[in-house]
Amino acid sequence: MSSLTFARSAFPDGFTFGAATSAYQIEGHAHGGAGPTHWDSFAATPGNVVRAEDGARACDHYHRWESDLDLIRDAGFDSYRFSTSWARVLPEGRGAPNPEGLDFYDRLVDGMLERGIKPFATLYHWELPQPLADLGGWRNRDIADWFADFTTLIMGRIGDRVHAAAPINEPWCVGWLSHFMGLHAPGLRDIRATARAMHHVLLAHGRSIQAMRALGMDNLGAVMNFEYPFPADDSPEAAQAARTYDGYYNRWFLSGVLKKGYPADVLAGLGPHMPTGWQDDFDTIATPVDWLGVNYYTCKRIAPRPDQPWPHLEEVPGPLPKTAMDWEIYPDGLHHFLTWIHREFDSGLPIYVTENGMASYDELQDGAVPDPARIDYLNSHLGAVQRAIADGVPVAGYFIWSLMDNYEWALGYEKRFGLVHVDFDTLERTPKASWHALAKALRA
Ligand code: IFM
Repeated sequence: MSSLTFARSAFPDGFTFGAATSAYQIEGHAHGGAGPTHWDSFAATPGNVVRAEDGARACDHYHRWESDLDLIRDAGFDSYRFSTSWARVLPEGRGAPNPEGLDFYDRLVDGMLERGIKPFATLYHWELPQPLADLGGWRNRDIADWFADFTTLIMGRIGDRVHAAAPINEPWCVGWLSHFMGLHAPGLRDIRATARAMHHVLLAHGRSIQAMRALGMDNLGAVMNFEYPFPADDSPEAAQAARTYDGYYNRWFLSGVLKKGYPADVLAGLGPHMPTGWQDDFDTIATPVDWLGVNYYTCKRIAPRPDQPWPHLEEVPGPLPKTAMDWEIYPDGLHHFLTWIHREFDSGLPIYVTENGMASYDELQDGAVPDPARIDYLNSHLGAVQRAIADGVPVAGYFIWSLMDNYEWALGYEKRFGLVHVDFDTLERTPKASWHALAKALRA
């Protein structure tokens, strides 16, 4: 199928359609006086990143932001979800700001407004300034203060014009993926570091929300990622393993922010490693937000590993068709999370799908880039959103990851998530068939 099957009229009035990116993945970190980050160190360490690629040049969005914003406008998007690089604004993480960095985000936000695009800002999308990583990064409780100060600085500059803001993208990746699995910077595999990062990331979230409220900002949210965990077989042990996975992936962060507590089944593993006094932080962590952001891509198959320490599980391959990330395509999972979050947490908050999309093996062919699998993926996941809305979930918008091909972290530049193809030699942008299909559907 080469066209999108939805029409704007099938979604509620005011429903926002957007594209998403993040700073380190597109900007070109070498430009504009940004300081070193833990991702630069991680990528410079052999074996961490495919071909040891880093974000030094990325898509050179730092210089091409105007034409990139034109692509967002011309596709008919209402909103753009971007992130601010902490190390670009504060090269040391604290102390003296980089005026060029502040100016860059100022211009970028004005550029969105000039084009009629609503700015949805994320303050932190993973590029921790290296000097703060040297002090322990997310393991150090002081990161909540550092992040609150960064929040006040960057939002003191652009907060009057952003439409919506969220402090931290995907706390599971900041905590678990980076400190337990070692797959993202700082590349640790350490349960004690994990427990601390899983808590401090939420403390920093709460402090950041408070800092933005103090600036008079509203429309503030929390963006988390979710994966649907299937037990690998019919055994009670596999059901328990999937439940544990669900706990530290899907329930930990939402429970902290909306229920002022952590799930007991996850504390069974992380409890002994938690920082002193963590129980007293929930008033900060649960500082009220105005919306929730759901990032959703896939499901996982979870098998028990009783021979291993907690969490006693491992991921195994599943049978569904897969994306270029080897991620199974399971749109029902998106419907599940939208309805589950709405009912289980009963917050009444609007929910945005803040990321959804797929990587595919897209190639330029005579000046065009056919990506029919992406169009199918968007159709099926937008269908899941429509079903959730019909079931009474207040879904307020849908953002596609990503505007353009970019730096896919430890997988370098070879995983293409974009609606727009990027030639990483020439940096030329070519809208893919999915971009054209969206332009047709959104402009109709
Ligand atoms: O590229 C990432 C993004 O930085 C965060 N969410 C998932 C995307 C695809 O892996």
